[in-house]
Amino acid sequence: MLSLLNKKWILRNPSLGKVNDIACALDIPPVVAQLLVNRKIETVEEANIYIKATLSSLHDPFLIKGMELAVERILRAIKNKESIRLFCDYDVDGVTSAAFLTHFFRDIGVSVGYYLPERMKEGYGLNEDAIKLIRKEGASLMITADCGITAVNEVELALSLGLDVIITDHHQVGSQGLPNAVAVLNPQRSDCQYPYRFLSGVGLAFKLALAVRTSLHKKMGWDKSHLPNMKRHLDLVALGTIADVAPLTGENHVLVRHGLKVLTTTDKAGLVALKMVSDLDNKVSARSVGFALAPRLNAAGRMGKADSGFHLLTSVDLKEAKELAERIDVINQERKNIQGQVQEEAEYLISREINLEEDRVIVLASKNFHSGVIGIVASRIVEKYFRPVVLIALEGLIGKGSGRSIPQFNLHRAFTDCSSHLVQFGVMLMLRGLQ
Ligand SMILES: [Mn+2]
Repeated sequence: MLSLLNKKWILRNPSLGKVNDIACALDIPPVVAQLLVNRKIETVEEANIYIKATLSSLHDPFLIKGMELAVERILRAIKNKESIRLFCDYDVDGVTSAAFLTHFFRDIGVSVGYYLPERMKEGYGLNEDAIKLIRKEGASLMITADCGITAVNEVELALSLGLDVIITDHHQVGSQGLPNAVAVLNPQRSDCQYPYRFLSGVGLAFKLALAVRTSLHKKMGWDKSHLPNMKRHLDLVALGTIADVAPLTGENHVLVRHGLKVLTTTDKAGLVALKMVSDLDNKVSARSVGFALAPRLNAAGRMGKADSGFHLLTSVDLKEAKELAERIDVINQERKNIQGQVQEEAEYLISREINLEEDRVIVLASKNFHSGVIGIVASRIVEKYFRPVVLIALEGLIGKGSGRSIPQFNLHRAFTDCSSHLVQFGVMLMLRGLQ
């Protein structure tokens, strides 16, 4: 049986010439230069940009296809005092996107509403009931973050009801093509020339806000002194990007490096309180985000209470934030217990139903699986058995599944091949491999 400890390790052998050039030119230890070359950062210039990682090396947000249209529509909404609603995913990337955009709009004196679908009742992405409700409550512009790229029908419905939609999403474009939105911002679009493809949902939302900020000055004549300080919000960008297991290359590396510094000294009440319940008082690292902050926030969404994560991250009152953080900490404990039970049940089913010598894919279904945690458990099983895993939580007549794969197996294609048996499906970026 394969396990993490019992793996074949193949070490890269980079060209010594490149390693020496970089080590000498930048005066860094050869082993660091070798790590850079192994990560395809192969020239002195690239290595220099990577090591300095200055915010000025970030790309122009207007290079993202559709950005002009998105900004124009948002400025019109601001001018006409329209009601704007955010629609974001319930995971940490989505919740930090919602919180970040709320902070940003608050900074520029615009109040926006938000909507986070409930993982267990509504599932991932846009849905028609939510669109109808949002329109009924008076919104005329909806901005998505971390979801919406496959919502062709839902966006059509929104349009017919008089609700304009701006999609910002970093997931793969679906086979039905792009939704008919005012603008669809997604660096994964094949016709998007943006130089970096792996922004997280919150990273992309950050880019949108930067573009709006620039245009408030250039097109609406706002004085520069009234424009918000965007660096302050990199704490949320780092949190969402790390939680989403986006590759920490290119712009993500820059955003996260600066974002972690901001997170260490953040004055956002919710983050201060979340760090307190997580026993983090020193420097916040990617590891502490990945193992302490993100799981707590994610637990709220997993157990159907993503809203409390949002309230925490947008709270301006430390006392309230502490209460919310403590509640979230309790929810996280519950999540751990349930996850343990699901893991046990999955191992039991594997021992009974799966032949590990012959079955190259593990697919399990059970009434005892909790749909909020099957994704994490699937990841654990992939790590243990190194093959694609799909766990299906049976609820009445419908089963909700979550799959994780290995880099060699395209789960999206596999689901497409058996789509006639599925009510609906969507898949995270395959490049994220083992997450
Ligand atoms: Mn995401």
